[in-house]
Amino acid sequence: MLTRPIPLVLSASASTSALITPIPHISKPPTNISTWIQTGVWYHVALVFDGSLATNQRAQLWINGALDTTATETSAAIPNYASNVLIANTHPGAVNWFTGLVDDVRFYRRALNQSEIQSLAAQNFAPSVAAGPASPATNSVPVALNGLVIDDGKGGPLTTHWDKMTGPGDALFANSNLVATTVTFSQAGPYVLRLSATDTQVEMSSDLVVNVSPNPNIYEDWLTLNFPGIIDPAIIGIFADPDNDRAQNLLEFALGMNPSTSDAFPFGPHQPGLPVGQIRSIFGTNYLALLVKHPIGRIGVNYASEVSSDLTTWTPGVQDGIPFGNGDGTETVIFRDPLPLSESSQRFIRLKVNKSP
Ligand SMILES: [Ca+2]
Ligand SMILES: [Ca+2]
Ligand SMILES: [Ca+2]
Repeated sequence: MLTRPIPLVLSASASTSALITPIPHISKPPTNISTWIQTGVWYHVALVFDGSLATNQRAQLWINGALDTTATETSAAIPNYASNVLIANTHPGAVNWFTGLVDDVRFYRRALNQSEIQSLAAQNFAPSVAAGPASPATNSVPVALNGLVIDDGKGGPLTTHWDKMTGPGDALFANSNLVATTVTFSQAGPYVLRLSATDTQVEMSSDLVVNVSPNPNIYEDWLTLNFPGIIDPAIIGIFADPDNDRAQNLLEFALGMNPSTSDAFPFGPHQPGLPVGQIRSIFGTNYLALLVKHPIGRIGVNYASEVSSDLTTWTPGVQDGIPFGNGDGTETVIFRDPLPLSESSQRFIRLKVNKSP
């Protein structure tokens, strides 16, 4: 496939042998060949050397099964040079690389005739499919897929499709019909994805192994990271307190604390911890408030407050402003009592953490 017009040259010398030589002609049509080369289109190109023909017929360029150009070659045979064959460049160190795709290169030890070249030019080749490379993936975070599918344009309309073959959870593709798309996994673990392509006559596919890392912002993954291999609900349950610090696991998760360490103390400047109470003055009126510091990005957790005068009947508190970031991956949100302190002899405020399914 050519991305800009170029002529093609067959040459051989003691220093190099160039099979397809790029000579850029960006602003003018190619002069070495007759066929107008269009960008974005596949061409079948055959370069033939036949030393048995008259000198002015020995080098032939065929494009899509039609003889395009003949050129003079005085040699009756191709010498056995020690130099390398180059494809898509003229000589080692050259910078004018061919800026397109080259596929299914074949060498023949004899000159093909017209019917053989036409047969090759008409042949439908299967799509070439590469599903990779794999990107690092994290549970529930969209990750880019960068597959590559190329076809010769023959056979029929080219269509592609992504599928999940194996894996512990779901693989949700943004658009499974696009080679380049994103996928979001619903659980950590190893997955195999398959990229398939068909030109209606031949279908080809390529598999991609993706190891999806646990996401510490998801409770189940956070458990896996903190309690690998443990399934005892007395240890991993959301209300369990295996470190006996009276902070249940869900609260430890929500506040970024350590479920294996007794660390249920009020949070500090650079340490997670329990919420901190405060009296806040708003336009001269004092309210009971609660400062809650928690990691940014926890998934499936709701933070709210409740207030009470008797520790028996609880009603919702209100959020005071928007959370402010602490620059260390955490943010602080302030909840407060909607009732001024002056209107009750005693008030209580508490944090309520909910986990959505
Ligand atoms: Ca094809
Ligand atoms: Ca605990
Ligand atoms: Ca703890």
